[in-house]
Amino acid sequence: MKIWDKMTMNFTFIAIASLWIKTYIVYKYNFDIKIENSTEEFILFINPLSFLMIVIGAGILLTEKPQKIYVITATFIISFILFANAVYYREFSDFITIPLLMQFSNLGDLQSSVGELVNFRDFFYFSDVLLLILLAVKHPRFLTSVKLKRTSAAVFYFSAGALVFFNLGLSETQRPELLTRTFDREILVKNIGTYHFHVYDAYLQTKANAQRALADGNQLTEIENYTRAHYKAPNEQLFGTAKGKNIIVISMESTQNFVIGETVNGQEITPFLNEFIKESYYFDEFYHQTGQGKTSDSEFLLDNSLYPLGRGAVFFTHSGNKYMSLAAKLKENFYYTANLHANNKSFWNRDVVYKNFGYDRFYSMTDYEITDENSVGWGMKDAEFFKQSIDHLKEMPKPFYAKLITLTNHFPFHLNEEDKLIDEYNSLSGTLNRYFPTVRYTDEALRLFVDHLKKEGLYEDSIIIIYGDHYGISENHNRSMAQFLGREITPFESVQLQRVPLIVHIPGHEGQAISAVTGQIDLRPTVLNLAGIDSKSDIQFGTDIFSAEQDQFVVLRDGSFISKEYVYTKGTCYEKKTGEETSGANCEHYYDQAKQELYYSDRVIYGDLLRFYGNQ
Ligand code: GP9
Ligand code: MN
Repeated sequence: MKIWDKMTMNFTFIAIASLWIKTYIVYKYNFDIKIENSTEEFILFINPLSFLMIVIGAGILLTEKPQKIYVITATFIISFILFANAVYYREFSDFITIPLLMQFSNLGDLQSSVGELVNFRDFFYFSDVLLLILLAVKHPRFLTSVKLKRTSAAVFYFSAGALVFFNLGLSETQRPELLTRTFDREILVKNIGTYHFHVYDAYLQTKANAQRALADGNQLTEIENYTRAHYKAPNEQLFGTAKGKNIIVISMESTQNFVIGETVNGQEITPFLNEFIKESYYFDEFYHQTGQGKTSDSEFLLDNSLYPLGRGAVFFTHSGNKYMSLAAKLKENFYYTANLHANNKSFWNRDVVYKNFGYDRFYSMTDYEITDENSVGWGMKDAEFFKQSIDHLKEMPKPFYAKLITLTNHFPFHLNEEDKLIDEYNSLSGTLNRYFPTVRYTDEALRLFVDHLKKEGLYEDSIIIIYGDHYGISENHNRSMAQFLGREITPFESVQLQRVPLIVHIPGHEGQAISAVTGQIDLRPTVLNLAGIDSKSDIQFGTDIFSAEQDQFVVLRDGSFISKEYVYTKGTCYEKKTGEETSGANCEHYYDQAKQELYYSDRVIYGDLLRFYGNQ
């Protein structure tokens, strides 16, 4: 008898091994996880194993038939979770969290995006499930599926437990305080693995739920002291310049700052904005600070000057909290407040949140005449949206504060032929190629809008603030992006790409380009100061972008930060001017402040602390 005739393999173990290898392959080919040394690579390799031993391994406690059924089912579910993460990652370079799964009302609108992200090669994700079914049915000679003896099972589970601790210990050497101080999911997944990450996420979910119940007013006092200590006096020349004027805020979908002043195939991408900037204040170091809530997170930042959450969209998870919104404050000061966005009103839970923020009116899908002809991709085309919005603006009591949210420049960036004013780019990323014509389209829509405002006599009476809501091109397209920019996309460069345009147009003011490190969190105090409304004692984490005392320090939601001189991301400190790595000591002081801010802001939201404001 030959030796291999005597060798047998256990069904459960085959399942564990194949899922383990598959997960590692997905790590390497679908997720873009940056590995800095061989220890990290080793951690990445072993990190799925303990989870799979614990969960799939339960099969060894069962007799033959139940074992096969259990193992196949568990393998399928885990494969599906891996697959869902992979698809989500393709667009968002991020992993799924529990609060994201609760956003059912957004799913319908995501269809066009999902179609773009799935392809037939994804069959690979389920190949081992098929293999297991085949083995279960065919019973090859080398296969056993006997129940393991108690002692063997105990040894097996003890090894799995030991492996968890070994993994955590090793990770801690690479990344101290991994589970307590990490806001970056990529670092978490790199260390504890995608499966344990979901377990950890479930723990965070439970903790977040408990936080509100345990909160009290004293927690707010500490935070209030912090925000007051960081208050910066407004710019005297600009304080109150917008008093009595309308405030028109335009959130530009997926528009990053790198397109401004740039060309593609020799054609300008944003000819209108390039001109408009010359007669406006233009901030070229303004960052988006959004997380998984994308557009809604940028709106949250604007209205509250609080950070959005590290997990999920705060518009969904904490829509009922007490807030000190910009809208409510402007309303107190006799502004009519409105949101205009030609999408389903419940998308991002906007209808509920806007009401809670105190907006007078939300002009949504039903307030627009939307037809097949005037729609593309996600919905109504921007030019038509702006055109019909003019009628709404005209009918509003003055002065008004109106936020308009564009839509056409949204992934997957589809556009009708007749709207393509410039050619697509030519790279391996269809997404990046299509991005330029859609940005160009929105730019043209803005030109028409401003023309309309002029015609209707609204222009001279309004200040116009235009900003990009978040990135449009995720890190998934780095190679093509590098081709476009003509330089490698390092982690430093990735942070630079989180800059979005900020343009503030005040009638009668000359244009000025301002290179100050600022972010969306600064919008609330800025708007209030322009309107001549004091917000010194409000709980807000931003500062007026025009203030002479601006500290030029911006924290991104994943814990990365930018100061006047340094950029910190993924555990490395960089010199901002050169992009060169520099000693971590240079970033240390800011590192603590960044963590502190995110921590305080999270506490305000999770504890619903603003309900205690004024009566601590
Ligand atoms: C949907 C629009 C897009 O109404 O704001 O949302 P996003 O996917 O960019 O968050
Ligand atoms: Mn958006």
